[in-house]
Amino acid sequence: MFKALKEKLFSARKKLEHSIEVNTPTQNEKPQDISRAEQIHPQQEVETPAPEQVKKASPKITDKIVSFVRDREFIISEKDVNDILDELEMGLLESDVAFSVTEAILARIKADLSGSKRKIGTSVDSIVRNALSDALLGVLGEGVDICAFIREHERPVKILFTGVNGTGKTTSIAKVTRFLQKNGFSVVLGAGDTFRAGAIEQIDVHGERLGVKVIQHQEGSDPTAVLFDTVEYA
Ligand SMILES: Nc1nc2c(ncn2[C@@H]2O[C@H](COP(=O)(O)OP(=O)(O)OP(=O)(O)O)[C@@H](O)[C@H]2O)c(=O)[nH]1
Ligand SMILES: [Mg+2]
Repeated sequence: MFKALKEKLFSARKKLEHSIEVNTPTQNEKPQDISRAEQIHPQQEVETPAPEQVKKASPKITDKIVSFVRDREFIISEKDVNDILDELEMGLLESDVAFSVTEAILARIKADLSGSKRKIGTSVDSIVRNALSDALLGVLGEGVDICAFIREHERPVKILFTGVNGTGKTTSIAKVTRFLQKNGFSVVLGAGDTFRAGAIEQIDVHGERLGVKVIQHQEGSDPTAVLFDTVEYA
């Protein structure tokens, strides 16, 4: 699931980069977008010198001209991003990303990219990468300060992980455990998934690697009893 989603995001990134690269005029052209950029930065208005003037000019002036041309900005048009965003929308929905979340991600990427100014010489990759990353982080929200949450609550603090099958709960439990250990907290894990074959062994391996106690019962037993014992132990 994660692999497919990652591939789709990567593919969208590459296509966006390519599209913007192809649609962006090269330094040798006098593109329409230059006049748009000039409107935005009228103070940078400098007359383009005739080629013979450049030849005769001292190195210092030539450098200035080269720098001026390189620093000009181009605007990424909405047209450049629309088709690829349609494809990304399909990709996100096929990867089971909720419709409202998909819409929010796309709206954010569109707002970030359309009208973005790109300086010649700066990487399209960083613009696209930042837009995608901002969109994903924006949708995920600010998150929770788990350390502050623990400090503010009576011990032992209980954290229950639930969610759709195969979405990374057990892996996240291991990651959160490691994070909490690094922040000076002690952790006890309860193998509450007594239903799926191999689930107890899976969390047991994580517990062993992390050096934390895993409370476990027989497969098929009552999960609430496991959780009760875990809290008792903690
Ligand atoms: N690429 C990637 N893979 C992940 C990530 N988290 C989990 N996985 C993989 O996704 C698969 C399922 O992860 P689990 O942690 O077992 O998921 P789960 O929600 O506990 O699964 P069930 O207990 O079966 O419901 C495993 O192959 C993990 O290695 C992640 O952040 N990135
Ligand atoms: Mg699991």
